[in-house]
Amino acid sequence: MSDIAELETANTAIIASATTVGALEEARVQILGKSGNVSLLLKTLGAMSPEERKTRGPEINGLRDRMAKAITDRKAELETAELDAQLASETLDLSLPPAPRRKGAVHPTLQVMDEMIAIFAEMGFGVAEGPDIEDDFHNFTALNFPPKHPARETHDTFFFNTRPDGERRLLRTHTSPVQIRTMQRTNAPPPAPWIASGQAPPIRVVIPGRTYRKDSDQTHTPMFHQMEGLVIDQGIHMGHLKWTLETFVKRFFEIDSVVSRFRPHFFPFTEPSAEMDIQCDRSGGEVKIGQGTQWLEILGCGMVHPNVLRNCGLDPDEWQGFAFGMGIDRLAMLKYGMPDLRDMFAADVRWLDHYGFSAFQAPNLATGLS
Ligand code: 2NL
Repeated sequence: MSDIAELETANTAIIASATTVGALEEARVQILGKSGNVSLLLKTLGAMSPEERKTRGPEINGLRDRMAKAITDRKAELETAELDAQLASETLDLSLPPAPRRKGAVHPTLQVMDEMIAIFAEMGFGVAEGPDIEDDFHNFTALNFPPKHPARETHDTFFFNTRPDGERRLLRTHTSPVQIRTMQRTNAPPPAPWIASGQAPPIRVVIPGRTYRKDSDQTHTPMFHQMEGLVIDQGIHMGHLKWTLETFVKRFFEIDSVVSRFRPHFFPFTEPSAEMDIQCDRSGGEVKIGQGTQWLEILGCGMVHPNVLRNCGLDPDEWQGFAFGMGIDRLAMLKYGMPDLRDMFAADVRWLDHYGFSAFQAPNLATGLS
């Protein structure tokens, strides 16, 4: 047997006995590494005569090429085997249930706010917004509150610390300051380019938003949501107010036969003022609208007081208007049967799962509101 054939047999055995990729690398170094047996044989070519090199050269190079191929083939074999072993030992349990994912819901207050906006929008109202932190003028003085009115006491309203210049800001107790700001802006340029300028009368706006009072029991929370409305035009009277609110109530409760009454009341900012009641049936633990003989108070309203118009730079001999205000959370409870106001803001996701709305159920008058 030639030395080449002998070396080939020995090396083939070394390669075959390597059972891991790591062991095969050691075999490769032993054969083709710097001092590997084939490499050393290759080096002997340099000392040979040209004739001898002519025959030995191709023989030794052939051996080197066959060994290199044998190593490459064995490596592929071992890698496949290692992967097969790994796949066999690592199993995925596809019968495990997936971790549950929470689905969000639209809070009933926001759903009802959108329902109300849709109804008033169809009647030609726009939406106005303003800051939650207000000053005394916009929250009280402009609205014809006398200086000693109880709402101005720290007992009823959340005030911030008095500033060095004597100003004392507060959390707005109603959304009326936004109507004041809307009327004030009537003829003034916008305060900044990105703020919409006020509209000259006629004004038709609703103002949804958060309001704050120092009140907490089963039917009051320190923060609640109000929707107020304001209409300013020439020749506006109580008839317009009555039609607007009766139409709103019928569409909101989706009942054509809601019977309502307007009871005289007092607000500093309207004259005359009234509270609107709708007929209902309270027997059997739940409130049924559109039937029965009992009355349910749902909102306050009135003709805008001439002093309020004057405070906003409007001449009461030229412009008249009506305004109204209602609690959004309370109307949401009535429409969708939530028993306790405090649950609405307890941030309990179980409550929201039960009473919340799908984000795809956006209210519109074409498909019905609920
Ligand atoms: C209620 C009563 C009401 C208004 C709000 C208003 C605003 C301006 C001028 C005149 Cl700028 N009035 N708002 C009027 C009547 C009643 O709310 O019981 N809200 C829950």
